[in-house]
Amino acid sequence: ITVGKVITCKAAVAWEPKGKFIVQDVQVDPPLAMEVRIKVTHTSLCRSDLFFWTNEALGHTFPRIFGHEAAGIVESVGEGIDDLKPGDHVLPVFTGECKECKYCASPKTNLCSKFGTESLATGMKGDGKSRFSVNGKPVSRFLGSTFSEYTVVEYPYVVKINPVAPLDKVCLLGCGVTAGIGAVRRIAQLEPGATIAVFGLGTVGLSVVKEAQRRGASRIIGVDININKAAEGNFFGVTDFFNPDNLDKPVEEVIKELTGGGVDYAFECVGNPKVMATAFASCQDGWGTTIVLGVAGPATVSIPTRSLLTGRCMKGTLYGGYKPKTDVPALVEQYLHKDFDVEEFITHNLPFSRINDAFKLLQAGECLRTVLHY
Ligand code: CXF
Ligand code: ZN
Repeated sequence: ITVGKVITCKAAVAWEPKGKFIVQDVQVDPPLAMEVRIKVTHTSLCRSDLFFWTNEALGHTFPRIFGHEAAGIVESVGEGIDDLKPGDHVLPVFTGECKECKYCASPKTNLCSKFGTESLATGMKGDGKSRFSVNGKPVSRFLGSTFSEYTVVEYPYVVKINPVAPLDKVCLLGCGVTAGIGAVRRIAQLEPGATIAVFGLGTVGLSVVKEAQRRGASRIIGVDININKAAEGNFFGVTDFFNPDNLDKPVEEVIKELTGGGVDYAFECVGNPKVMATAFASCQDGWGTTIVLGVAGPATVSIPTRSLLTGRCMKGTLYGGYKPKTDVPALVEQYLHKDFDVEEFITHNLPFSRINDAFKLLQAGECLRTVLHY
């Protein structure tokens, strides 16, 4: 029995902002009050892990354990938690829900002022320390730190789900797929017949494509510089594909010609401020909405104010606007009722020990989601 004891288990430790992860033994402390120790059964890789790991400008501390899109089983809970117990199936999530703050009280947002996306935090909220160490040397956390067989997170970041749900599939609902579905349903509130353009056909972009197709979008334009995305996009529901590198004029002009003035909704799923501006320029004057899903750190975006006066808008969303504790269990139920699929996004399954191979696939744009199992 491990409750109350330090657990030694495998984790992928990033010792520097480049190179390789070292899969090695780490020590994981027991959870303190209002914390949960989770046995991670499956974790997928999201491009944010790569972005934050390799972007030195973000000033991270190393060594560090990345990973945030995952599913697992509660191993033990700290004091004060009465609705989670060992054995419960859970998704750790990267943005929390305290259910008390101004944001949590508002139906307009899924932000939380007490337990937000403090991606730069290295330790726990309570005592500021990490629960991970290697031979006594602390190892920083990153969001859920799911590239470890056991992890400790604060209670507001744990979503209890139906134990019938396959953990090797619903781990995807911890980030990218949920972001795409929510952007279409909640942020765009896409109506049947609408035209859309999706910039970046990775998992997030293709999740937008698929959901838009289900909701009856009349035209789904995909834009990507990876040539393999023409066929892949088509499989997911893209009706017209453009590689901006192969056009003799700007892609926004091509999109405006094709749609007679621009799309109703443009989704930026890359995390590049120039692409965000291009998405905005591809929208219909009068009502076109650009929805930003891509993570670009502290970058700013430049758009013509004239287009705002004529009715266009740009907005953004984290995690599809879903409040994790309030909304995500229902999303899992919808998955179980086959309202949507996640399997189609899983291109690779690998043992956790092969995490470096999984990152190579991600860097090369050769996968959608790779699910690692412990
Ligand atoms: C990101 C969003 C920005 C903060 C870090 C996590 N979400 C998921 O990839
Ligand atoms: Zn993510």
